[in-house]
Amino acid sequence: MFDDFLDLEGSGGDHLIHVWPVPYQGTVSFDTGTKDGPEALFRASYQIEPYDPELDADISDYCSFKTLPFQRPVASGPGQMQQEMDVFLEKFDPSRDFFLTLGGEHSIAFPLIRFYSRAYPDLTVLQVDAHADLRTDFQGSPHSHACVMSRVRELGIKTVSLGIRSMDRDQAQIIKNSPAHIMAMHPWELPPPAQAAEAVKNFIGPGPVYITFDADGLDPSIMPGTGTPEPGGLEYTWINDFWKHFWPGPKLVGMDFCELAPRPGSVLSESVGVKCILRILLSYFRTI
Ligand SMILES: [Mn+2]
Repeated sequence: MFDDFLDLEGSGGDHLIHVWPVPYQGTVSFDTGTKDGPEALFRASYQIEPYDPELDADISDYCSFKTLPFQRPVASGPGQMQQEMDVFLEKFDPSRDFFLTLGGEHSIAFPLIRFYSRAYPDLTVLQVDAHADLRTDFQGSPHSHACVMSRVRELGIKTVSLGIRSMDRDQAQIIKNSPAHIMAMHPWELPPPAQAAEAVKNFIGPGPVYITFDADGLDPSIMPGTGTPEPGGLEYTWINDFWKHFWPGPKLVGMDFCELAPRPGSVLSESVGVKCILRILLSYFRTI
């Protein structure tokens, strides 16, 4: 049943997307159900139109989707989980294979980022998130979801953070002290999407980009299904306009969508999630 994201398997687009469900929930702050995120996104995807009337483009004209088996979660912590993901990724080529990884908690992004950084030394990570995720360690683990961007920084990768609005003073200081390596756009200072897209492209330069999209970057009014909701988040139209203006632009090597924790009795969060994923893919693949 869950083997056909968007119900488009075998569609005719030239660009192959590996859809990789990773229902791992090990270090989330509350037991919220991010392990149910991938299944909810699959279910919602069957109800979403592949055609985007604003862009007048249909994802099935550009992409074909191949769903990989659900990655089995491990109980021994995010470090072990990341190692198992590394082993799986060995079969793939980071310079050719495009992964759409569906979390699970945010720690699942790191193996993908490391995978792509091997092929692309000038990679930038574009993070949509409420949280800076710049802790050195959290709950006894350096691999926790709350540390993922620290680990990315240690690889020497530049980062762009859209929507971040929750951090401690130390993390705010790291951002202030690293203007050449971290570009943060807080919700209270966002320019219009077209202007923001130009600024981000100037910061990134000619290199490629990987997108890690934490659902809680969006405002909880449209994305209630997260374990750590933070008010004052990104608006749906802002972020989707941003992608529209971001391309033509940097090469997109892969992306993940994580931290979705579906709410019983509502399909709002997962429907918004699928729409956000589709807008990114369509905005990029229609321009290359
Ligand atoms: Mn977050």
